[in-house]
Amino acid sequence: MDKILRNGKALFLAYDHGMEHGPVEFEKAHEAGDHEFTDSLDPQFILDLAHRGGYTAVVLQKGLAQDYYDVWGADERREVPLIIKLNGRTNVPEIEPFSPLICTVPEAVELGASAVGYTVYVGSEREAEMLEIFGGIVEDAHSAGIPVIGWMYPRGKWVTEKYGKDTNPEIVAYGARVALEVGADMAKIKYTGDVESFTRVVKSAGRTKVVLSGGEKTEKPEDFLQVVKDVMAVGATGVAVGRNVWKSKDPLKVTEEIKKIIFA
Ligand code: FBP
Repeated sequence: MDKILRNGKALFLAYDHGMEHGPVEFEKAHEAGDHEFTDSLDPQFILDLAHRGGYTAVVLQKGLAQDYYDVWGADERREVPLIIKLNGRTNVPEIEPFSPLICTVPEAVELGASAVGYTVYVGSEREAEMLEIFGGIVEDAHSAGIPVIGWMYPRGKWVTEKYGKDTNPEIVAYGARVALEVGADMAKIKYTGDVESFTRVVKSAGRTKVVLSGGEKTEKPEDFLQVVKDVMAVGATGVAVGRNVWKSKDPLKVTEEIKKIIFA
C-alpha cells in the first residue's frame, strides 16, 4: 500500500473515463482549457500531468497501461505508480449497471500495476456477480502482494427506488462497509454532500481506507477544494480525481491546491 501513498496520503489521477464516458469528456475539457498544458484526449498528456503534478499514482485501464505506461521512462514509472482498473463499461446501453472484467490481476501485475481497482455497483440487480468477482480479485491481489481499491458506487433501479439518489448517505455508507466486509484495502467513494454524513461513511469503512471519488467538475475550483478539505478533516486518506483536474483551465495549479490540503 505504501507504494501508492506519500506520507500515508493518496493523490490519484483518475483517467479511466475514455471507457466510462467516451472521448466527448476530453473534448469538452479541451474546449474549456486555455492553459498551454491541456489536451486530455491524449493519454500522454495525462501521464505527463501525473508526473509533473507529483501524483502518488495514476489510474488507467489495461490498454493505456500497455500502450503508454509500459513504454514510459523508467524514472517516470517509478515516480508515478500505476493502478489498473480491472473492469469497465461504456455509458451507451441503458441496462442495470454491470461492469465486466477486462483485465486479470496477473495481467495487471505483468503491466507493472502497484494496485488494482474494481467497480462494484452496490444495489444493482447484478451486484451478486460483481461481488463474487470482487472476492476473487481480493484473493488474487493479496496473493500477488498488491492492494485492492473498490470503486464502491451505489447504482441501479433499486438504489433509486429505496434511497432516492446514489449519493444518499445511507447507501454510500453501506457501499463503504461492503468494501470492508469483502476485504478491500481502499474504497473510492463519492461525496455525500456534507461533513457529518461523510464522517459516518469513513467510520463505516473501518480499517479500509477511504479516498474521495472526485466527481463532475464543479463550476468553481474552490467548491471542489472545499470538499477535499472536508473529507480530509474527517479521516479520508486522499482523493482520486479526474475531471476536476484535467477539465480545469490550469490542471497543474488545481493539483497544487489539492496537494496543499492533502499533504498539509
Ligand atoms: P472523476 O474524478 O472525474 O469523477 O473520476 C472518478 C471516477 O470514478 C472515474 O474513475 C470514473 O471513470 C468515473 O468517475 C465514473 O463516473 P460515473 O460512473 O459516475 O460516470
